[in-house]
Amino acid sequence: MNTHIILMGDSTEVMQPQLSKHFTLHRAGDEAALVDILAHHSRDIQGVATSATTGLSADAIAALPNLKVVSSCGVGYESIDATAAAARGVIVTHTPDVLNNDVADLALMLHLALSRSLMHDAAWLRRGAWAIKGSPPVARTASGRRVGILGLGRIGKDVARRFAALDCELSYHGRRPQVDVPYRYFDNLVEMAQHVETLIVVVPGGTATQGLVDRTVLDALGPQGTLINVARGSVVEEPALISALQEGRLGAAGLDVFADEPNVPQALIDMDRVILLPHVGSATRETRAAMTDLTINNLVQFFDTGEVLTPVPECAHLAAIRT
Ligand code: NAP
Ligand code: 8YV
Repeated sequence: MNTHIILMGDSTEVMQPQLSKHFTLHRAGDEAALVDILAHHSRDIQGVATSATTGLSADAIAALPNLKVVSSCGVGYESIDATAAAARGVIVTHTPDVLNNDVADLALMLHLALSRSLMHDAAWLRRGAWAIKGSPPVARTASGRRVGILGLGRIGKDVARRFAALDCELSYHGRRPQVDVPYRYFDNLVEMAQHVETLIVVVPGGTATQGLVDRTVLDALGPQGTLINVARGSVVEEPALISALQEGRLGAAGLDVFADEPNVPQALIDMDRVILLPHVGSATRETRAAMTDLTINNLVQFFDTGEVLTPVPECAHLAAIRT
């Protein structure tokens, strides 16, 4: 057990028993603990287990001269500077695909719940309004709608399959058209937002997508339009979203992610036409177990064989060199 690794992030409790069979663990439960590890064990550390939400700062990577691998639990990895890591020969891994179904299910659930006023109508019954005021106002049909997907990647394609089963007309926007997909491509996000009734955001976070969904996109979606964000809060300009909803320029929103988690603007909490969730896209027992296993296996395999299972694209060439 001469290999020392730092264990940090959301699944620390679950990973510890497994990882301690293979490695000497240094637990960084908070920033102070990480600083302490960097001060006393920086030369010992060869691996880090972290998560998409916790990440690993560029400073921490720079402070670990013998670091070889960073295994992150989660598919998004904008919280880790993978380019800087790769430049140093450090492989970053993540957990793609195993969470596609759950995140796609959540996007569909938000669409269904918002269209059919599910939360509103359930609350209507619970507070006794049915007996006093009669039936709630009628909702909107969820099937057959024009739906646009911003980011037709692994999760986006599973989102598309679900909406196709509802007879929705599907479009997508990304940096380039894709071959062999039966959906309409828009090279302009504003034009797609003008065309669709529901816009689903499922692109990666980070600087390249920061504020991609801005006031112009929201206004193009319009007063009857719905925004669903299961990607990252940073992709949507939150103040523009709040004012669009407050002023009736946007119809509704279903949000699993926010700009400054876990802090959610009170203005959103106070609104009726929104469903807000605490970043639970992948939060099922089955998927979290699969994500945890993959995070552990990337580390174990790397130190056993020099290979990893799921490198991020920036580090794929390093993984290839070792295989
Ligand atoms: P992926 O397979 O890499 O797909 C990302 C898609 O976004 C690709 O189709 C890509 O198409 C497009 N894209 C990338 N950069 C873009 C840009 N600058 N402008 C427009 N389109 C861009 O990723 P994934 O596995 O589907 O995951 C997507 C994201 O979902 C993750 O990065 C994460 O942030 C989020 N997520 C959230 C949860 C949750 O709990 N809510 C759970 C898992 C994942 P092009 O390359 O053609 O542009
Ligand atoms: C998790 C996520 O909530 O995979 C991602 O990118 O955002 C979610 O699956 C996150 O990884 C937990 O750290």
